[in-house]
Amino acid sequence: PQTFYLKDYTPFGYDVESVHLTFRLAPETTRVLSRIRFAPKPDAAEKTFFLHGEDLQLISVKIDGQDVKPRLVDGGLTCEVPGAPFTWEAEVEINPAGNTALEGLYMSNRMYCTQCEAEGFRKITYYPDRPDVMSTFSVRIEGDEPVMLSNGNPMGQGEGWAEWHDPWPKPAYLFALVAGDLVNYPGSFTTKSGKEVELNIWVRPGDENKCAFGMEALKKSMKWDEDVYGLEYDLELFNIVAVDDFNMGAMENKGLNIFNSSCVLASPETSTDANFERIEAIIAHEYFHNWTGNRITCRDWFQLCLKEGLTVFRDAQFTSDMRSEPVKRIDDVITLRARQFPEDAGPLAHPPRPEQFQEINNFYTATVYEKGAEVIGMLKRLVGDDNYYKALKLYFERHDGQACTIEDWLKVFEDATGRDLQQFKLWYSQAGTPRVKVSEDYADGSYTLTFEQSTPPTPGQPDKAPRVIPVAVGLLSPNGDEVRATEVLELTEAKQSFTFDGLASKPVPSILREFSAPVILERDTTNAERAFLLAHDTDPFNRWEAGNALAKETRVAMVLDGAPPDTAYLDALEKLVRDDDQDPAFRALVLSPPSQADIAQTLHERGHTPDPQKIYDAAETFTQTLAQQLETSLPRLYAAKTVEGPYSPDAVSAGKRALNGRLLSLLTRLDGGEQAVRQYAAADNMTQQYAALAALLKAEKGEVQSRAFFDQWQDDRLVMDKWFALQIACAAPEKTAATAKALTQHALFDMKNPNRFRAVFGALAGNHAGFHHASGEGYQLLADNLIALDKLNPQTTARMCAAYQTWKRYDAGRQSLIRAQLTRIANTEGLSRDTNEMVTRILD
Ligand code: DPP
Ligand code: ZN
Repeated sequence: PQTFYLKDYTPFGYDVESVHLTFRLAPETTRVLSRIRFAPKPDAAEKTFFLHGEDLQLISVKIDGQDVKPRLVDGGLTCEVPGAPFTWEAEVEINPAGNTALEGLYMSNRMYCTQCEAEGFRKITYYPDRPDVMSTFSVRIEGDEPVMLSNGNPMGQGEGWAEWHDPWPKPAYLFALVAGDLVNYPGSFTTKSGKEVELNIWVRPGDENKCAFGMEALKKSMKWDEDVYGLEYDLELFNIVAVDDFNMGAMENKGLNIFNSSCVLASPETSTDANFERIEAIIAHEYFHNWTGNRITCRDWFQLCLKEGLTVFRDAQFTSDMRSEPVKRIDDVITLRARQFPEDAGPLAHPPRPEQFQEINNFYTATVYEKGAEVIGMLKRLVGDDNYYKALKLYFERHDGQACTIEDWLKVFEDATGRDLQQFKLWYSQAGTPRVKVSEDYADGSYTLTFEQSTPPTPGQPDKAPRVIPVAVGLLSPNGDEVRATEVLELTEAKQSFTFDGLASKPVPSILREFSAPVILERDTTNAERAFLLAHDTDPFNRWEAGNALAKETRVAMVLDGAPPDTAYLDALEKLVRDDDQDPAFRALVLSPPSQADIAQTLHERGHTPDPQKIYDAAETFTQTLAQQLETSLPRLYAAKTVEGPYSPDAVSAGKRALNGRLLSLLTRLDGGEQAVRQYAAADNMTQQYAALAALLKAEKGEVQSRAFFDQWQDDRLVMDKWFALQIACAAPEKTAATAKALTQHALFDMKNPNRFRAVFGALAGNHAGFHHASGEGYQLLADNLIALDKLNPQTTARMCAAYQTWKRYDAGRQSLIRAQLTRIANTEGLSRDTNEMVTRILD
């Protein structure tokens, strides 16, 4: 397979002045007629006229009205073309109904829809399918569908046709078309300059009652982007469509966002608090792309984090503003450590701006998205808030309408602030998570912190240079007062010291406040000091972090030395959980133990081979001990945290329900499930129904409720995804693979639906002890299904291969079991480019 390199970038030799597309819809034989105005660039270095095209049946091509015969080549066509501007007209036939890869134009539940990012447009017609080629699009759709949508503004419609025009030049990956039997949930928004924007969420009939929350989220996003970034919407219409079969979460097509239905449809009866929060964030994310992604796009796909890192950063700011800033930060760090740190520490490690790929779909990763956002957070911290917004203003002024690079992005910060970002740029080019070792020294009122940074080798990058690392530090006195407020220390060297003078006594440091950089902090400290910070730190993130570190230390000691759970930690937890002055959401977070995968990751970072079964046993013992410790107060605490009255998804109520749910899971360990059964029966919302079912399944006491849940929700796809996933997530290690396997034989298991596939296999891979059970059944079951899915949907298959990425950290037995499965996948006849690249990298 061909490898593409960042260093090989050359511009396309032709400008595209306009694109006219006509679609004659038919499920298996859709005709696409394109009329494209090309103009040769006078100064082009590359004159070859190459258009991408895949899975297209070419009917005819004309240049300036004359038939021509292009040469079909691998991945597209080339053609002799005039040296002056010309009109290209092509007719192709495609088969949306047969398109199970869900890239290009495909059908989902009899609805036509598209997904063109990253390189799906080439499956619609021949085109220079690269983000730096931007043009206006006019679209005519012919067909019998009641609703037929495309980007931009409606230009007219009649019996069997509809026409659209998007006045904003865009790359082909932002093209979209939807046609089907849809109903709209309407809304409107008046922009800050007084323009009326019509809003719609389009859904299948029956789903109208699940749109209200998404519509409010959209309006809040539009307002927030005006208030915080000064950015206004730029069309008269903004459409969102919910689609059941979708490889990603959602897609920011200009004026016509297409969403995985799981990321937009919400109702109290069918969605959990976590679903509501996620939906709000994704609607915001896609809306924010209108400026960071669409108006300013990427020059090439190596620059993907230019739009994704920035847009994730923006949606995190939005969620912090709408909800709780510390809780959002803690949630994000948990996710970063769960998804990005393992990636950065294994065979798939790559920098936020990769320098090579075979299949770009394999780089929609936690590193590009989440680490990409962390890099922007560091930049903001280093230059300060005012400079950050000054630089962003310059970015929008300077680059509106352009396809840009990371260099363009950093240059606006350099120009706006006068700062040299040469060294900072290493964050974009170096892979791996830096480790920062801290030591301290105190004498005569002077306190010195010494930092040493290093980054382990990653594939293709044996040596790393020191980076700029902003470390936010505060100092507390031994009685718990803050003696030095947060300041940002800038590490730039491999080893560096910072001294704080004039202290009355040796302080307790609070380091890496707000998780000011995506690094692994290494410091010898005591559990007593961690407990002190958990009680006294003024930085909420670091308070949580102290509790998290305590939890990890006690669990690691249990795994490695067979130690009993640390009593000081249990006492600290008990105190916190009873402390009603503390935010319930925060208490729920402190009360949620680190995941077993997180313990495995920690053991690995410290040079141990994780034993999944021992990690599981330690988790069980710990939770059981905690439940017993809280025994006398649990029923009262649980009752006090029950949220009464009609359901509302707001952050405060959600926080109370989160704490209540944690307490229920502990209580279920003591009362044989009595309370959970009651809660299940009484629940009028999915959050409480789900929490009760989860507690019961975990205790192997949920059979009746699981059946009832199925009976109640079997016609609701999204709720059924929960039912599939939860049974696997809650299964004991020795039963996990068998549970998953049985569910793949269920009548409602549908491999072609990515949500259902991910529900089952995401849950399997996420059940650490179950997936890594020594029998190897989990490894094999996943491989069987990846091999089967690859023939239908390479993109989703390839992404799920990442479940194996940590394989080298386990014992020899597990390694050889996984290697055998990866090799079996790699040797599969006709394996897709996507999956081949992933398994090859993982095996390397
Ligand atoms: N661009 C989409 C998103 O991240 C994914 N293709 O919003
Ligand atoms: Zn995005």
